[in-house]
Amino acid sequence: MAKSYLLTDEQLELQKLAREFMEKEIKPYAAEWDEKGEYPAAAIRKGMDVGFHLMGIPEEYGGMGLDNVTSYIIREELAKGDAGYSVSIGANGLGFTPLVLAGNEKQKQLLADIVIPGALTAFCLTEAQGGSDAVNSRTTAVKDREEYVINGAKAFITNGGVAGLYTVFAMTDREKGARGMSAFMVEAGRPGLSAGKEENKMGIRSSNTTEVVFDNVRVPADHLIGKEGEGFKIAMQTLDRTRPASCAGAVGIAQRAIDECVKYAQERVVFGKPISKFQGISFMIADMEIQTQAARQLALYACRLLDNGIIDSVVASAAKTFGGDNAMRVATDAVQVLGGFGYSREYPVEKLMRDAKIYQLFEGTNQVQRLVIAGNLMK
Ligand code: COS
Repeated sequence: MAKSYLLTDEQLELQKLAREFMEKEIKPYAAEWDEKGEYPAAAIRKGMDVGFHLMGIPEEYGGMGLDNVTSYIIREELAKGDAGYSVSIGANGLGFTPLVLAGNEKQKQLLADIVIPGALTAFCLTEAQGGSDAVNSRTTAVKDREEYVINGAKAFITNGGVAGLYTVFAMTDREKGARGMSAFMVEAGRPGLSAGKEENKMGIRSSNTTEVVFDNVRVPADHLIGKEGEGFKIAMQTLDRTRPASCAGAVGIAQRAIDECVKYAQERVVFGKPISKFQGISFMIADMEIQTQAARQLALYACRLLDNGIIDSVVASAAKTFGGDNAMRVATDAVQVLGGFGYSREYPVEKLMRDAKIYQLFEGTNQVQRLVIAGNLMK
């Protein structure tokens, strides 16, 4: 297990709390949730009782008001037990960040009223045909006197079928491209809003991922976040702020993989000695550790910048890319260390390998991150 240096007393306390919660409420059930592809509503509810869904909501609205570093520390612990669980909580942060960032007082209060008693949010940007090309959105919002009428469908939405509040990006003027996109808050239960097909995923199978359909969904005009045309900017600014802490999931997977390998390598005896005594194995584990230390520190650096008011898309995207690629590599190597047992569902590492893959895909694929990094460097 990685040692924790340079954390404040409060961070150490919260890390301990999250670790104990993970060991008791998440880890023992993760394989079953994975097998069944089951959203663990009761365990999420317990996490909400602790306040995990309120980490980034300011204290003045009843949230925990945690900084990015502290949220990162908690999310890494949760992900060690089950990345899908950590994703459900993390996607909630993605859903409410546009409101924290660009919402007015009334909207933030509405967010608090819905979320604090125990509801998650969902960030509805991606569409099936657009994917990474987020501006290419077909969902529209048309003003009708004091309301907007939203029509369209969003794809691959985490918490799509379980959220209490949706942050929705829709075109108010398609002619204007990026400047024609606007952001809205839409409460669950509005007529015409429904969750479509649930994805049967390779990994993070305990998280709920669905299509979200808007069929003439009416919201009051005061549900527009920011001004008309600011939606794409708000979405990009949100991702700049959420990508660093989302690395926590990737690092949590890698750390769990290392922990499993360290244990297994000392127990498993072949040719008369534990496999940890073979450099072929021990050097692999050392390399996992080196790379994961680097991934964690880059992610924490990106979080520290945010906590000091420094928005650097290059660092955020670099952390996200390095973290995702590292999780995939380390989890794949963990399967190798465990050999045939690693490939079996009897052991947890094959799940880690399946869970890791999403971190190279969501919140912008690692190719999109490279676009962001290169674009900024060449500016
Ligand atoms: N902060 C503020 N504004 C930003 C921004 C940022 N980080 N990134 C872009 N913008 C602004 C640009 O300045 C530009 O504004 P103007 O029209 O005023 O000049 C506008 O947004 C359009 O930017 P750009 O031309 O770079 O947009 P592209 O269509 O080329 O798209 C990518 C850029 C590919 C980077 C973007 O679509 C993207 O991030 N896609 C992935 C989306 C994603 O992460 N999806 C996952 C959803 S959550 S699971």
